Amino acid sequence: MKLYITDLSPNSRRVLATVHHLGLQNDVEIQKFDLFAGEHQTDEFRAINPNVKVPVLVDGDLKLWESNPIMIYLADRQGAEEFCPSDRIGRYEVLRWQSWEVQHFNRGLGEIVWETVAKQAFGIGAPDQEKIEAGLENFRRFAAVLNDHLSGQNFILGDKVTAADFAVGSHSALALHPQSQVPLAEFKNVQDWINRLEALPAWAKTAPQAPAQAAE
Ligand SMILES: N[C@@H](CCC(=O)N[C@@H](CS)C(=O)NCC(=O)O)C(=O)O
Repeated sequence: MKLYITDLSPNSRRVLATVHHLGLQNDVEIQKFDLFAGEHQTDEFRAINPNVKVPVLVDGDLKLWESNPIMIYLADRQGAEEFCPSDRIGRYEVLRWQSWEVQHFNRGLGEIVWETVAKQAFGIGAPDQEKIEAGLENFRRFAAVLNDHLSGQNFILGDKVTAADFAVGSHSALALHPQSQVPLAEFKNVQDWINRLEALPAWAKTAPQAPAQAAE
């Protein structure tokens, strides 16, 4: 299999962490693009993903783009029932939280960390305070939902980490960055859950390095 990713991308990290969590490191060739250098803007890559975005997984004839289905595909390929249950309830729980993070939780969070951490790390301009405020309002609304849901349980589906945690938690490193302005302390269960995620070997191994260095 071949996996196309880029550094500092939460969407890439959740897939790369899945590869590590499932012990697939030796089965997956990794190709990293420097997006700012336009390394992905080739006819060859456009034929693999017409959106010209990463991550993409190629497995034989399958060219799978979009990080969330890639995680499920890898889990199913490995028969990783615990990481992505195939039973009626578990499968739809994972899909539900993955849809929710795209549309809600990581939308506000993504906006905040893009303005406060990523733009500076990439050297592409000053933070836009209006966008940060809008992101904060959105984040607080949906973090409250996750905070209530996590009450009394370690991970989103219960006691075991699943593809739902890697998807919802994919921005954790950026949220924990000292400059992020993400009000994690207001949501104790979310904060504890992020720390639990950070302690997992597959998550720790795939931690992005550059934001902290670039922001120093
Ligand atoms: N919904 C997609 C998002 C993919 C995406 O936006 N990828 C960004 C990196 S995080 C990208 O490749 N951007 C390059 C570009 O748009 O030129 C997923 O979850 O895989």
